[in-house]
Amino acid sequence: MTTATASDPVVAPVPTTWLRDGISGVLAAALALGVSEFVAGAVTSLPSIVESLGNWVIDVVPKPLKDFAIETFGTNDKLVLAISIVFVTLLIGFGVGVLARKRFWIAIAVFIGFAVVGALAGARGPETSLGLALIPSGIAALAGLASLQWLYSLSEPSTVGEPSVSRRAFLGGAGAVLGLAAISATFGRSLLERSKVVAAGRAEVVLSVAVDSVAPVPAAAELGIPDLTPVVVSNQDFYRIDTAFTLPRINLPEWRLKVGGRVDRPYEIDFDELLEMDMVERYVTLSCVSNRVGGDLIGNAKWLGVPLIDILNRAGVRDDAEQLVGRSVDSDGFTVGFPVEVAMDGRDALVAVGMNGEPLPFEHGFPARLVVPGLYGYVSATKWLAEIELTGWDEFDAYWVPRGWSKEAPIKTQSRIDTPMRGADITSEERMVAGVAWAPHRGISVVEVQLGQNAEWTQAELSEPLSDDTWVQWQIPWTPEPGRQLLSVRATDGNGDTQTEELAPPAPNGATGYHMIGVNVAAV
Ligand SMILES: Nc1nc2c(c(=O)[nH]1)N[C@H]1C(S)=C(S)[C@@H](COP(=O)(O)O)O[C@H]1N2
Ligand SMILES: [Mo]
Repeated sequence: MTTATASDPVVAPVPTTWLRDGISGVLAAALALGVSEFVAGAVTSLPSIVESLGNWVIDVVPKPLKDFAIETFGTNDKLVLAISIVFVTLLIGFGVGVLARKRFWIAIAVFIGFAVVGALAGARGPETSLGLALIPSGIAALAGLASLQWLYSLSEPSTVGEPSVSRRAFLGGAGAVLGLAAISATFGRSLLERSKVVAAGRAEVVLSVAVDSVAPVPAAAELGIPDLTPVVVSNQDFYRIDTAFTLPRINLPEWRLKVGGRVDRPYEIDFDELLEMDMVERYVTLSCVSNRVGGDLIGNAKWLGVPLIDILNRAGVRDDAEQLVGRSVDSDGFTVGFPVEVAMDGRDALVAVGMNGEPLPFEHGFPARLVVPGLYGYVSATKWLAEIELTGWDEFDAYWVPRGWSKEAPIKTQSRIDTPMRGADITSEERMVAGVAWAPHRGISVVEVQLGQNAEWTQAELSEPLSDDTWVQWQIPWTPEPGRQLLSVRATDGNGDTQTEELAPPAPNGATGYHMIGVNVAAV
């Protein structure tokens, strides 16, 4: 006969769980911090919450205390600060853990509150908006809350008669959360450190002076109309299109440009060697094939780079080379391909390293990209360029070709109305109608506008083109009749070919049709 005694674990009274709850809170807070570092590290444009909080503290702390910290901890002051922030966070986690089992709203309030404070700290930097900063802290708060809920459920106070299964389950769960917190924090930190090194590498780049530079934008190249797209688009405003899930951030010392395939002397150069080659400056308009009629996936910039022809001649292109393939770094896996003749026909194709006077922004291909006047980006403008390979035409299909886009893709002649805007409410006073028109490498000779549904096509005034490789601005005065009015535009390229009126979608090789907008004119 068996009788339970007072010392039998099966019937031992379960100790109060406030300590376990507190530990759950600490672990949940640790996971939240780890996850925030991981998200910030993986998406390099997001700030680390711990670092942001640290910078905030540094800014608001009174000077005497700052001096004291520097004196006491020397160059470790930032580390001490970071550790203190983590420590305080974990302490808050402990308190929340103890209090929130029966009142989970406390945990929700504190974690969300912490996420908001963290995001506010993150958004103080120039690179980040509050919305972006909320991403790592928001995900972190969710991870923290979920893990706290889970740990609570694993340590439901066991009732008399149940063995201490919950203790084992709790320890397992706690270990898992701790492990996850440690891994995400460590991995996130290393990503954050790497992206800092990479950013510092870009900041240190000193671009070469072009042996052949372009003149500053002449006054006549800019019509100076409000709401009209500027002739040179800033790096900030330049459209961005790529398949990169996370932005490739290339550590300069590790970067090489390989030139090979059907060439006599394949070679590899690093960034310094590329910079030593003669650089030229060119204005070139880039367009995305996905740009709809009237769309804004197009921009014009001043590029600095080595003429592609020089890159190729250094290798000696063989006669059997038919296609130039540009490969992006592995993490992106993107490729382009275009006829070798395009690289050889004298146009200003570049291996570009500078954009509007700066090293290429990370979004636009740092450290080097291809820029080929006259071809849509998807067949030419390889960002994060790693390799140029010469091959046969049928030997290789670049990234978008098997996905249904044309293998050859010259940019189609197009024009766009920028002002007034589609659907705008305007008055019947005289105003300027204005926009841009482009046919890169052929140039624009004429832009005509139809001011009202059945009006005559009338020639617009053009800005002075920066080159045949860039778009131009156009303008025409208009005194509209009251009511609903339709405006259309069409451009003629340097060869005398007018863009087609026939409507076509972007796939497979670029949209066509006239840009037409309707506006509502009120009588004055
Ligand atoms: N590595 C890489 N380069 C790329 C792409 C890409 O997905 N990956 N997209 C191309 C496309 S489709 C276009 S339109 C241009 C856009 O260049 P931008 O983002 O600098 O405007 O880049 C091209 N170069
Ligand atoms: Mo594109």
